[in-house]
Amino acid sequence: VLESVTFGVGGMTCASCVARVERAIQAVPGVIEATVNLGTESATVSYLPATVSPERIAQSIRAAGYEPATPE
Ligand code: 9UX
Repeated sequence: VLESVTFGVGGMTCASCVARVERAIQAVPGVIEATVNLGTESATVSYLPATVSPERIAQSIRAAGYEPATPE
């Protein structure tokens, strides 16, 4: 089963930030796809819930130097 979650992401100011956050999220095992949007300051992630949690994904955003918001 594939699930999808959208996080707010604070601290992105240029297109390279977007690429950094996408790479960080996509490096997490269980992540299928990550799409990061600078205009809406958000990241939408498809993932396998049996393998990875939204909390773990948020941690990868934080580790890359950006600030994830709790998904709704
Ligand atoms: Mo752009 Mo983002 O010069 O951390 S990569 S601001």
